[in-house]
Amino acid sequence: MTDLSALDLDAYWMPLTPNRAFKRSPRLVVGAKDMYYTTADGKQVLDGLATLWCVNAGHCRPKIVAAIGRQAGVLDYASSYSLGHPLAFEAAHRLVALAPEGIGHAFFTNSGSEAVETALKIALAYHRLRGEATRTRFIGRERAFHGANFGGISVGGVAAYRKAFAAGLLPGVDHLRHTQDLAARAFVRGEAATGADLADELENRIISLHDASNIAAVIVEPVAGAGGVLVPPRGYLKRLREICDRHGILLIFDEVITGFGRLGKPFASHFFGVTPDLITFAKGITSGTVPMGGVLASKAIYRTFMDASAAGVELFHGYTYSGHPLAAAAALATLDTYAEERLFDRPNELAKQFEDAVHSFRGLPHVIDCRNLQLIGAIELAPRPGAPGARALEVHTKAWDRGVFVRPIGDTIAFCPPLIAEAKHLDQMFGVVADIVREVA
Ligand code: PXG
Repeated sequence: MTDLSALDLDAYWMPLTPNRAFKRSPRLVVGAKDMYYTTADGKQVLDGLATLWCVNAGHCRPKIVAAIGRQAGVLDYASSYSLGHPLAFEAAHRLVALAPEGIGHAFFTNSGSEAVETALKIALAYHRLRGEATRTRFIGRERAFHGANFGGISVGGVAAYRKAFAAGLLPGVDHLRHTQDLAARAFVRGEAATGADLADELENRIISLHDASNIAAVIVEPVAGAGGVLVPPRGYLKRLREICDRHGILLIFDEVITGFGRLGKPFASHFFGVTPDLITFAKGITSGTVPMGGVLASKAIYRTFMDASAAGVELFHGYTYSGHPLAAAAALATLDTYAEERLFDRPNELAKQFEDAVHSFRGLPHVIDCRNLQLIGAIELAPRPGAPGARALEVHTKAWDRGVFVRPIGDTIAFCPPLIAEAKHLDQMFGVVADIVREVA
């Protein structure tokens, strides 16, 4: 037990949190190991969402902990502005080696939101360098989440993240439709056989409206995460790639959640066999331990910047902490942990149990959809009349009280455990949640 009575809860304006409710009934964790959190009142809670889709290697893994500690005493900070330190180069090299063929360079940021801003800026600057400065529009997708900054919420597609900031949204953004269609495709296991033609509206609706010469890039999450876990129909991403290729439009995959093994491959790009021009990453790169994100860029894009820009800085963009030594050390140790423990294979090994467990909710009260792909999944509940989100929130709260953390997104409950999960953890997670779904009115 930790004594929290002296803690000032008021001073901290918590992010993306109902502060008033939280401070009336605080929920604090004081430790974590592998699959479990330890709460302030001494309970063990299973981490069913890799916390925020990021702790892919599990908590407090020895190699990562040691690397961060060691690095803090050797080189605590060095800028990457015209000054280098070896670990950032090594981390970039390792990332490129892990990335799909054709990707050749890594740009570092401190978060997924900054990664998205960086990718959008690279896209604009790239077209300008190539003499196609009219390519300025971005195409996002409904129900997408691309971080909390202005570029990201502009291409993002969740109203809650956008409505208060509408005045600051980027101009010149269109949105593809999202891929969910409960009437046509509920309770699909993995990728749906129908729906790839949703990609065609990029050509039929958006390009035909604006002309491709005005479009810089399309950005999508290969599997939408924070918008409610939406698995793309089979062939959809490939079609987007083909249309982008036909029209000289860059394709950006936001792999902040899908990167680093979630689908049983290093990146979703490998899983789907589709290589974008830019890949954003964050979260799993350090398994959540030290903030880090970035953009993986194709060799062709980087070459354009090196060949076509005037002498001096090729891209006026970066962050004080880009390539931070502690983050780079954490990234290298995390990538070592993934490799040594073959953690990217775990979703393949667990896929059948995970899929069966997700779909075992079919037929339970209020369950209107079950969705899954490799080690990411969700169940969707019918909203309570007049109180959208309340039912899933109640499931989430009760699950926490019974030692399982899963995330409510509207009336969807998302499952995304660390890759070190074993069969018994999945049994615990799905078992507790299923019991609660049976009880909740
Ligand atoms: N892109 C994607 C696909 C994400 O999931 C970001 C960008 C932004 O990353 P940072 O590191 O700036 O937070 C994310 C983040 C949710 C939820 O509701 C998910 C995220 C963030 C906040 C809430 O599940 N993912």
